[in-house]
Amino acid sequence: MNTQTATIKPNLAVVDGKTAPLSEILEILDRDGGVIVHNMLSPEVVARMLEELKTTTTSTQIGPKTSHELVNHFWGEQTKRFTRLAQRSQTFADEVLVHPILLGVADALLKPHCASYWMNTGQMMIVMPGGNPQYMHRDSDDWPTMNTPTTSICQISCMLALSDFTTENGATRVAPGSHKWTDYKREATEDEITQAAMPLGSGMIYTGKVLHSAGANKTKNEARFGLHMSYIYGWLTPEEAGCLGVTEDRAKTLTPLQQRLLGYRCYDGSDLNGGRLWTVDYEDIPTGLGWKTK
Ligand SMILES: O=C(O)CCC(=O)C(=O)O
Repeated sequence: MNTQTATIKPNLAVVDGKTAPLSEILEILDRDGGVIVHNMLSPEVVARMLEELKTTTTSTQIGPKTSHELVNHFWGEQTKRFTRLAQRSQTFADEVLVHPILLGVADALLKPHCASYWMNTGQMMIVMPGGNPQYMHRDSDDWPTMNTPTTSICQISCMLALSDFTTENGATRVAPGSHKWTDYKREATEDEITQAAMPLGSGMIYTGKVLHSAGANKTKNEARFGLHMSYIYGWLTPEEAGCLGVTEDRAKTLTPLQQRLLGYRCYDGSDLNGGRLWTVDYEDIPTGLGWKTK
């Protein structure tokens, strides 16, 4: 196996996205619940995407915008968050939403349980200096009965580093192996937690079953630019209302796969004895909305 390990203990394995076979990534994910993949995005792609998102990044306030106590606790008082990335960035739509490694992992782990999967959220998570580490959580707790020690993986996530992630600037904290714990109420001790320190362009791919959180940014003036990308079964309700965040006109310029991931296609589970969901006038969305697709 061509893996090296990060310097912090307990380690997350590191592979090179340019050369690592999917089977190796899946093997590590199964063992640890998370894996760092270097070279997922080139510096040029990262720079282009940050430029496309610059106006929103600048205008987004630091800290929560809601009046919901739990959401605010989760958000991070020094974190900027925003979504609608496919509306705001062509580079996101072409290079992140349909990233071949992420789709490869999602095909392998989600497709056995659904006819198709879709985007859960594509979310900028910019951790600014100051503040505390976020509390440790499992992303799939969004769907509580779907996230127990014995349920199948319903979510694949990736935290992409759009700037270098360091222990100082708030690299994601992860408890490797916590996806396999038999008690999901147990909290991770500090010595079970590592940080996903990784260079710009890398991604920490993880399942919704592993405990993790944003780290605290202890630098004086260095923002940590993270992009969270996640996928769930096509029959689960996503966190982000993908198709409401992307206008119909914009959606028409995207490929059928991008449209599906964003919720601009219906879910047809009939081959799996499931239902046909998310329809318009009982049609697939393009037809239901009267789009000319050709
Ligand atoms: O920003 C990070 O590193 C992780 C944040 C996170 O896990 C979340 O908000 O769900």
